[in-house]
Amino acid sequence: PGTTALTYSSPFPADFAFGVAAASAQIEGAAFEDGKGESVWDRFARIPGKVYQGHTPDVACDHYHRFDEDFALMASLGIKKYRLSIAWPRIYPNGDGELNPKGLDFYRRLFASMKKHGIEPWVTLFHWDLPQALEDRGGWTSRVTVDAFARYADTVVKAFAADVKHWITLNEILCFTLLGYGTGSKAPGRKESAKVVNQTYHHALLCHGHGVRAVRAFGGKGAMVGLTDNCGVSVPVTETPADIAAAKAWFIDRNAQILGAIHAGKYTANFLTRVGADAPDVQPGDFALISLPTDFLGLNIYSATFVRAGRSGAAYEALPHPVNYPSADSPWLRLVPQSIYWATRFCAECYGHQALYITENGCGYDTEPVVNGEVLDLHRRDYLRNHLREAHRAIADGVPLKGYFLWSFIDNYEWEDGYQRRFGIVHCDYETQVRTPKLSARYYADVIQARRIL
Ligand code: PNW
Repeated sequence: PGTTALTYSSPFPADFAFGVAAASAQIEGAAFEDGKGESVWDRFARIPGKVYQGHTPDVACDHYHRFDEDFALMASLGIKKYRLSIAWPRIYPNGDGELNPKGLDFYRRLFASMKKHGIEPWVTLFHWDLPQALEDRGGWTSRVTVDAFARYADTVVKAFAADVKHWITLNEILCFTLLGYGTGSKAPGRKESAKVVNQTYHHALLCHGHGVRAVRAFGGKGAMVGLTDNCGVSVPVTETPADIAAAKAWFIDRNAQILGAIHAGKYTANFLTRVGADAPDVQPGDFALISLPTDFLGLNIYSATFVRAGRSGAAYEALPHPVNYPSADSPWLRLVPQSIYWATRFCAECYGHQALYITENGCGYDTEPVVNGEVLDLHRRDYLRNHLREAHRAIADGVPLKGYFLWSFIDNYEWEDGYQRRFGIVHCDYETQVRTPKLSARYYADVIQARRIL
């Protein structure tokens, strides 16, 4: 590391991608329009007490009807890459079974509008909006979902091979498995045993493999595919060899179930020892699919855990954040910008990836200051700047970090936090659907234009 003399004022590499991200269920709205099937989030939001004030994704940012306006705004800010997701229940309202041509039409119109505005799509096949009909047949606990996903992936990749060159198979496996079936804080809100939860992870890994297979089979020339993971991120308390080794050991343990298994082409011995009798059932051929080579790895990085060398012989010691440690309004979102540096560096070192992308990074707040009609989100400007500096530092140290997608383009449906928590660089007035760029949008636009940290 440390061979390139990049400084904070040097530009990002010429091919570094700057973009923004969002997801179908969080911005589209039109939850029951044009034949769309019910998703697990449409159902979950209606269970009393599950989502902040019972907010539903029914309307969200009404992006379904306003995408052209949204892409015009994006283009006016100089944003040329947009990570979006396709709503599975729009394409197959029942998960499998009959195809809904109006669902494909919608995305066809959407990609045409993006093209018109000079914006390149990065498309996630699954960002949590599982068709409820599949949940009724077991959801992620069942291999029925794996077969249905394989078919859905084939359909979508075939339909949009000419429009899409970058595919992401799944978004954040941990969130829709552990949080959906273990803790129950996310849809479908189930509380299953560790054994069952481990099986949901395994089925998700199989779907990742099917996504890769589909892109190789039908994506056409130059199509690229990868997973987006919210890996556990450790930051060494001191940047000394002992704490760095400890942070790396924690990182390997913590990420064994997803990144470690994909990389090894099997569940590692350490992981199997840790889970014991709760290990998932694996069928012959599963890992041939799961470990198919990918073109890049996407990382959603928001925060990190501090780790230091363990006392009395332990490999590491992970530290709880003190209550006064600065955070955004989501309690899990402690402000640790070095997360970008260490996550990308450890991923490159442990799994040998040739290309890494930050596919999400951002911060959410419940109230933001409005002065003379402008949201003065200096806190978000700081967050962005501090995190981009760490991206820059990673590149300077030889980490193959190739791009950064900010979460999120516009305030949107923040899952169980409803519309209360705002992550956008563009403000959304949910009464009028008026969009207003915040200070941070202007800041990001200037950074993209200058291609360096400002
Ligand atoms: C990500 N955590 O979710 C998702 O990909 C987005 O859809 C979401 O809006 C965004 O981050 C902001 O929350 C996460 O508990 C949810 O550590 C929870 C966690 C991390 C990411």
